[in-house]
Amino acid sequence: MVTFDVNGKASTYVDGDLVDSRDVGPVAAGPESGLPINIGQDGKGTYTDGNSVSGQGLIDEVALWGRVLSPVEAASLYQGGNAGNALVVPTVVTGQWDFNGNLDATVGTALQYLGDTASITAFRDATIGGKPAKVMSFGAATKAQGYVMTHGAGANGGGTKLNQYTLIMDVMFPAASDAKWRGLFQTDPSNANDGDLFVNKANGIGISGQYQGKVVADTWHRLAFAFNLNDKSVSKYIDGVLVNKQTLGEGFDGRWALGSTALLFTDEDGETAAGLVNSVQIRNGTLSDAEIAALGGASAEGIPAVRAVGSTAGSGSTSVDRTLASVHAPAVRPVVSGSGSESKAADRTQLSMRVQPDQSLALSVVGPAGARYRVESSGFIGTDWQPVDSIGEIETLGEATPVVIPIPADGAAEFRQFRLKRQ
Ligand SMILES: [Ca+2]
Ligand SMILES: [Ca+2]
Ligand SMILES: [Ca+2]
Repeated sequence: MVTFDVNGKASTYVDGDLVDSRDVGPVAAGPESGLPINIGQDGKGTYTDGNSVSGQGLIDEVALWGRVLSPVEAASLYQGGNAGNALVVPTVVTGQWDFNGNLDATVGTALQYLGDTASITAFRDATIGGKPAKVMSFGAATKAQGYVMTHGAGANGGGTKLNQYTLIMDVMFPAASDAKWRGLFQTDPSNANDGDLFVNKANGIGISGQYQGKVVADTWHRLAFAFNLNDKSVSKYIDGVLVNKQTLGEGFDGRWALGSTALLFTDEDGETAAGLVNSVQIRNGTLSDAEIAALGGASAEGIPAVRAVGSTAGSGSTSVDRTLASVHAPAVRPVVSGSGSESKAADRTQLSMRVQPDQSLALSVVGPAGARYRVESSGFIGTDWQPVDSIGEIETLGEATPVVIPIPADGAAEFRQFRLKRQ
């Protein structure tokens, strides 16, 4: 396996182990426009029979990903191959919406109002787990109302639709909605048939007469639904706890399989009720019980989008004015370094990196409300820190609200590392 990143770093793995990592430059690392990607020769057909590097061999399976896979994923693909599995796309977040004043996507494509849904929608403040959060309130939607979700995951499971996915939502239903049907999810974008996930009158979650768990009024819950339609199943979770693995009436490419869009919080005949939502996330695979448990319950920060890799932060002394993220890791966690007595502020300031579905990179900054920072970058060696002029000064908005900053595409190749400098 070989990965190429935007900076031109090429990493080669054999049997799941990293054997080589080098800088080949952004041009060599990218596909050449106008030329096909060939196996056994280059795009111009240079290395064909008669050339000294040509040869014969056997090939069983090939896969190409639109992002850099991590060492953990490389090892997992190798182990899966040993077990006779096909090359499987690692599960990632393909869509996330955090409702911080609008329908914008944190990952993927913004939600859209179906019809006049804006008229039953408001954005407001709430408190989740003792922390402030920006949330959306939704009313009881009619057939013509709802929120159009473009999940960005494509098709999988060997079908023409999305057959393996996990839908997660941090929601709260007020007492006025208790013991009512509450439509959560409609897989038919035209809302022409019954909704496909509900909270029912007994406050359980599910579909088709199978409802388990308890959604408590005026309480924030993290609901999760892990679909594997290849075996007709959906595993249902409340606050990280499995309440039931349900067998569905249809499977592969059937009722619960998704085309490019689906609807949130609506139903075809008014089995809907008002509620609040802080965060919704979809991933292009079936998360395990352990993975869902690791995500925990509802939080003001929303559903974790990127699992941290490794950790040194918080284990030693911290410095208030700098956090560091490196472009070279696939999932980047903040590193704070240096000595200082102001560790509390540093603990609350986090710089992380997101890979967007279009493969562009964004920085995410969480810090105390009103704190001001400049983003600085340096080359790989990290001795020449310079402010990133195109980003300018940023103001953090409190722990509940990440500030997401796209990394300028034209500058992505030259930046190697980023850090925050408190102003
Ligand atoms: Ca939110
Ligand atoms: Ca219905
Ligand atoms: Ca339906």
